[in-house]
Formats: sequence, C-alpha cells, structure tokens
Amino acid sequence: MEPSEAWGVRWEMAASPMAKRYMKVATAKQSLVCLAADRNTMAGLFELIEAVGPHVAALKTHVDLVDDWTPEAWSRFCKAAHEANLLIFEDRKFADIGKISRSQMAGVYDIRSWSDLVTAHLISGPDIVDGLQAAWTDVGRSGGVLLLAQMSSRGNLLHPAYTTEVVGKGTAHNGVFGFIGNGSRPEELQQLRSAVGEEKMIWTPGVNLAVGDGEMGQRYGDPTEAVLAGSDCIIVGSGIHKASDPRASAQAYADASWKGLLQRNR
Ligand code: 5BU
Repeated sequence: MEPSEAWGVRWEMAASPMAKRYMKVATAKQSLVCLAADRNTMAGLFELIEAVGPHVAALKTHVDLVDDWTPEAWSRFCKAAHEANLLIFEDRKFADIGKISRSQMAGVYDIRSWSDLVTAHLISGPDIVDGLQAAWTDVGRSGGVLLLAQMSSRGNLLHPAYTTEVVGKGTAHNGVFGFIGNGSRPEELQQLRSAVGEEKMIWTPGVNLAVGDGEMGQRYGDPTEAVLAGSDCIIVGSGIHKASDPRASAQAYADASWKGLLQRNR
C-alpha cells in the first residue's frame, strides 16, 4: 500500500519531511508503533532492536537511564537502529530557555547528532523550539520537536487551557513535528486532534493492550482506540519490552495500530 492511501489527509497535509519519512516507514512495516526502549543496559537495548525492529517504526530512548552507556556503544546502537529502518526519538523533555536547550542538545550525550525527534515542554515559551532546531543545524542535521500538549500520567498539570496554548503556538511553528497526547484517554485525544487540525502529528504514550492503571500513576488505553481518536503513533514500552515474547507482542501492537489507521481513513 502507498503511504498516501494509508494516511489520507495526514499525508496530503504534512509539510515536514520528517513526518513524511515516518509515514513511509510506518506504511512499509504496517506499524504505527514507537517502542519506548526503556532498558538500562546496552545489551538489553541491542536485544530489543534485534527482536522487534521489523515491527516498529521508531525507537524512543531515554539516553540518561542506561547504566553502561558509552559514546561508542551508543553509536553502534544508533547504527543498528538505522539498519532496522527506525526513527530515533530521544524523550528528553527539554524545558529550559532556548539557548540552554540548544547547549543541552550537545554535551556528553550529544543528542543533536543522533536524534531525529525530541520532546519538549513549552513551559519556558516558544523559543525553546528555535533553540532545539538551532542545535540540529549546528551539526548539519535536521529534526523535529514533539511538544507535550498532554501527558498520560495521573494528576499531571497540563490542563486544557495550557494544552490549547501549546497547540496554538506549536501548530504555527515549522520546527514542531507534532504533539504528545494522552493515549490513555480517547476522548481527550479527540479534543486534541480537533484543536491540532490535520497537519501535525500526534504521538501517544500510555498505551497497552491491558487497559487500566499502570505503575506509579501511569494510565493505559487501548492502541486501536488511540489511533481512531487521532493518534498517529502509539508509544509502547513495557507492553513490549517486558513481554515474555517481545517480538510477538510488538507484532500484536503493530496489528492493532494498523487496523486503527485503515479504519480511520475508510
Ligand atoms: P510504558 O512502559 O508503556 O508505560 O512506557 C511509557 C514511556 O512513555 C516511558 O518511556 C515514558 O517516559 C514515556 N511517557 C509517558 O509514559 N507518558 C507521557 O506523558 C510522556 C512520556 Br510525555
């Protein structure tokens, strides 16, 4: 199937090359799954790519939770991710002023050199997006920012008025790839989608085939329902990396997400 057929209006409207790249990969793999690769050893991370690479479109990392992290091992890891045709998404949740966020993209982890996508809060104002974009430009690369418009955790402080402001500022900015929405609540997601319109991506954590409350305030919603409500990518962590068979589990999430996309565009 062609991406234009699978994605319909999103493909037509998407202005960012990164969004097109994601939609192509997702179509090729018939999977709208981003694996939250929350394992704390390099061996565990390599094992995951090996097991689930064909069934996921992107890999979400928390580079600072890996116990045995080294620049060399990380660069091999990123190479393996590219070979498996995965976008690399560092969920760093930048929040500082523009110039500091730009510097934080460098530093020990040098996130700007390997990330295709990063997350940011808009709490400090819209210049953070320019700071992050400048960091990619500093190394001759390009990337996309996902702004946190909603969160999946209970009691979070991203209230509807805040969400509206984030969406208003974010939709107008070319450096914004899209928004993080709450995958655990389809009705909240529908509201987010109508505010965002059809151009930008909405990616959603808080998704699990076992719907309900997770650890420490995490909440989970159904993958197909999230896509039907307007999510373009379900972010799944423990549902895959803690499963007894991560490959089979990744395949199940891929199928659930793909079914949602085809149904949404019928
Ligand atoms: P889980 O194991 O599927 O619960 O992992 C969820 C991942 O998504 C984890 O890496 C979180 O950092 C990330 N996440 C989230 O759970 N909720 C949010 O609102 C945001 C990110 Br933003």
